Amino acid sequence: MSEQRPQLEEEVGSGPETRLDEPPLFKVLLLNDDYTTMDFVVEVLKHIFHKSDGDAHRIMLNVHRNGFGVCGLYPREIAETKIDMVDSLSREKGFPLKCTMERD
Ligand code: TYC
Repeated sequence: MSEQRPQLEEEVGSGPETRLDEPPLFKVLLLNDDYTTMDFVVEVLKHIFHKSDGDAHRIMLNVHRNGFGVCGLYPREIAETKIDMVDSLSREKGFPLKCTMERD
C-alpha cells in the first residue's frame, strides 16, 4: 500500500545529514606556527575551549605535528567569539597563534 500522507520537508531533507531545524555548525581550527609556546596553546585550549588538561595536550600535539587541528564545533557566533578571544589573548602575549573556522 502506498503512503497517503505527504512527506514533510524535515523528513525528506536533501541528503543524509540535512537538519532544517538546527543552526549550522562550524569547526574552529587552531593552526601551527614555530613561535607560539606549547604551554600557551594548552592554556588557550583549557580556558577558551574548556578542554581537560589531557585533551588540551593531545590537541596541541596534534596541531604541532599535523599543522592544524579541531578545537570544537560551534554555532557561527560562538565560533567567531572564540576566535576573537584567541586572537586578542595571543596578541596580548605577543604570539602569532592563528585560529580559523570552517562550515562543518
Ligand atoms: N609548534 C609550536 C612549538 O613548537 C607549538 C604550537 C602548537 C604552536 C600548536 C601553535 O597551534 C599551535 N613551539
